Amino acid sequence: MTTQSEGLVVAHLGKGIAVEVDSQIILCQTLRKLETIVVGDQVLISRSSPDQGRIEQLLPRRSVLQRPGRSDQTRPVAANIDTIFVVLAAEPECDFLLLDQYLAICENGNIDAALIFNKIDLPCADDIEQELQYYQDLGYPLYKVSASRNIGMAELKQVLSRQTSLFAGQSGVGKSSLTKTFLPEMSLKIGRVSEITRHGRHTTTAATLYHLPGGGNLIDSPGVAIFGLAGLTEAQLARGYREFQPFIGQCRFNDCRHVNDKYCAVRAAVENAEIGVNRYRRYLKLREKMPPGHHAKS
Ligand SMILES: Nc1nc2c(ncn2[C@@H]2O[C@H](COP(=O)(O)OP(=O)(O)OP(=O)(O)O)[C@@H](O)[C@H]2O)c(=O)[nH]1
Ligand SMILES: [Mg+2]
Ligand SMILES: [Zn+2]
Repeated sequence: MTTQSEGLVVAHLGKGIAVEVDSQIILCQTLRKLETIVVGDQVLISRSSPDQGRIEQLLPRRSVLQRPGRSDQTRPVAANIDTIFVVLAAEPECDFLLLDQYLAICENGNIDAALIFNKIDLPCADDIEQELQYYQDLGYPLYKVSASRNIGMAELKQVLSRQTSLFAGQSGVGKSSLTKTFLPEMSLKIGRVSEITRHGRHTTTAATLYHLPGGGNLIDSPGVAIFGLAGLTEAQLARGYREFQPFIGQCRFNDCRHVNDKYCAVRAAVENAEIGVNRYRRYLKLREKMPPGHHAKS
């Protein structure tokens, strides 16, 4: 029997999965019967040669980020992420609806969430500042930075060094700019993976895990902006609004939708200004956008 070693999945390559074992990259095939293996997964592998092997077992995940797949399915994108940093900026205009989607996914998926407000070198409207303050008051850490002017980046680097992170957010907010400052040798690493495995180029459509020079891991996943709600149910969406949680149990009817329902404690809290009306409106909007199947009680 060959010995098995524990490894970390760092990328999907054309011809297999790149697994890092003792800072060496092993190109692995996977067994069909195994679940989809994603970047960030811890796995057990057996080697057939010094740089090739097979994934034998998927080790338990502490979190998994899903995205919508074909028909009503979701498929995993990355595993074992500790924190998703949602990047916003004064330009392009802040998409708080997208932010709320990410926060709802995190609340339901054992992933911490934090906000990065980039481009603080640009002027910012008061209502944006207020909205950001609301999220901070909810307990989401907020980092105000400028990637291009190198403001506030040292503190962020510290935070990133302690965990596995992912930057999310709409196009143009500065995710790549941030990544580049923390990961100057990013392309180098991709080159090394291809070179070592000699099996074609890295596919840029898949997620990749990078080790940050200052410690910590950063998962880069292109197209991460279009996740939607990735299979959340209506009840999960409501729980995904952190400040609703203390009120949800107090609604008179346990199938309350928190819309026009009678004796709804969430709505009452909105009227008493215990829940921000903007956040509540965004909840209603996201609820309406849910596919019909997800309106079932749960
Ligand atoms: N003024 C200012 N511009 C910035 C800052 N950071 C990034 N930018 C600019 O914002 C634009 C978009 O930055 P990217 O890093 O490409 O944004 P992205 O989030 O990776 O966008 P996608 O890859 O399309 O999702 C670029 O023109 C950057 O130069 C900043 O701190 N201040
Ligand atoms: Mg980018
Ligand atoms: Zn209710």
